[in-house]
Amino acid sequence: MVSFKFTLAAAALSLAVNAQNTATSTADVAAAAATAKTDHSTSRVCGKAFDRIAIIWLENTDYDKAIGDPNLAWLAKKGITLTQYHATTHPSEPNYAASISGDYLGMDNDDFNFIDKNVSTVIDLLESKGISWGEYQEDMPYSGFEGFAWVNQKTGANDYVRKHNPAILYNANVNPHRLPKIKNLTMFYEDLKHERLPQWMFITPNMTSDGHDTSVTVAGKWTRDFVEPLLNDRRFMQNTLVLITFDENETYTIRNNVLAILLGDAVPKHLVGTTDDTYYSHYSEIATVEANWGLPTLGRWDVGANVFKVVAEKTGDKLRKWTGFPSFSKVFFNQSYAGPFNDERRVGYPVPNIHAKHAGRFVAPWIQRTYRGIKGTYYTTGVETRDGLKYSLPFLSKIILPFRD
Ligand SMILES: *[C@@H]1O[C@H](CO)[C@@H](O)[C@H](O)[C@H]1NC(C)=O
Ligand SMILES: *[C@@H]1O[C@H](CO)[C@@H](O)[C@H](O)[C@H]1NC(C)=O
Ligand SMILES: *[C@@H]1O[C@H](CO)[C@@H](O)[C@H](O)[C@H]1NC(C)=O
Ligand SMILES: *[C@@H]1O[C@H](CO)[C@@H](O)[C@H](O)[C@H]1NC(C)=O
Ligand SMILES: CC(=O)N[C@H]1CO[C@H](CO)[C@@H](O)[C@@H]1O
Repeated sequence: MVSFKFTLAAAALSLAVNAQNTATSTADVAAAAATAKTDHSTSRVCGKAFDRIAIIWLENTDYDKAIGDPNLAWLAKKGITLTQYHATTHPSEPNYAASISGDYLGMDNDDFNFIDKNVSTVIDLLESKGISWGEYQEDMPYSGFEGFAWVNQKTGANDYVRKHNPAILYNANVNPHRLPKIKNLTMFYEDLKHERLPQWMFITPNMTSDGHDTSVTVAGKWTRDFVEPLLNDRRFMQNTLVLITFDENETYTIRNNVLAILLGDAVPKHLVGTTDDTYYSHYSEIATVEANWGLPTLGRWDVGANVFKVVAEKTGDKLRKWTGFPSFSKVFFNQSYAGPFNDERRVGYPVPNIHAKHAGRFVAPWIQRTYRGIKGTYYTTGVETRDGLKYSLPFLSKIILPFRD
């Protein structure tokens, strides 16, 4: 009975979000694709270190295995290797979610999660300054598709999955203005050809290409095949920074350290072929974008995250070491803390730290307004974050209200 009620509630929620775009039958997808709108708008807002960023995420590979792949090693030589870049937890979906909002909200699963529209993401920050953005999800059947998955129509193999699409997880992005910017990789080539790529792009290869259902060898080859021709393409390289990284480390019992490579014509020549040992996390992806374009912050783990050094050198951001609480030796980023999307330890939505001030950046005014007067934030302005291993319920239950539904 309880589960029946839950199913109805979940169905009502998806209907409320958008009945049409979540359907996954071949006929429904064909019908929706016929009327789907694609947005190709672009902009030219200069940044302090780059004018465009392309973020490419691959799947489930430990650091050593990734750098051992000949094609990824080849790409690393073209740019800067970040040796101390960390994922936030396991499995995939919470990492993708974290990369744009500054938290994974306790998520410890790859479910059909819908994040409340009062949670802001980097997309809101970009739009507040007129900076164009777009996602390119390989083999997504049409722009703005909200379904759980889409398989290869000939072979039935896994192809596009919603859990690897950060923007679609957030209800704030499910509207007629934003859905058309959530496109597939075919549209990347269209936008490249017509010289209208957006300034912020997130690129997810399909389940074969990203290594999820295959191996790092396949992911490495796909990435080199995709990136190498772009290295000398003036339509792409326009003071562009490319980040190639992985959602999570494969081995759950070790620290979640993943390979990350920065390349592109925004990387100064003298840094090509170097390594950077600064502590970074997926939250650095947001902090770097905020620093580059002088954006406000989200008031979550983005505030204290280190900005990539190559960018920090131009923005004046100071790089910080993980020295505070909790001790680095005690965190592994391999287990989620409590939150609204945690299957076992479900508590309410965390409240942004609306008074956070760091490196001259303040929390976005609309976020301050939404959360004014609501007590109990757990975000600090340090680089130190938390994981669910030691700092779970005893730590969080003191400051967040129990989940009510
Ligand atoms: C990509 O999206 C476009 C626009 O919605 C659609 O027409 C096309 O069929 C899609 N391509 C692939 C390979 O799924
Ligand atoms: C994923 O994309 C690659 C091309 O990048 C293609 O060869 C492969 O067949 C696709 N995988 C599936 C399951 O469709
Ligand atoms: C996370 O890593 C630590 C240290 O290796 C280990 O003790 C713990 O069991 C791991 N957690 C999970 C969920 O694998
Ligand atoms: C945001 O939405 C969640 C889920 O609906 C709700 O619990 C929370 O109170 C909301 N917060 C604000 C500040 O509106
Ligand atoms: C920091 C860390 O422990 N990262 C690990 C990720 O996985 C590889 C392969 O198992 C380890 O060698 C790394 O040390």
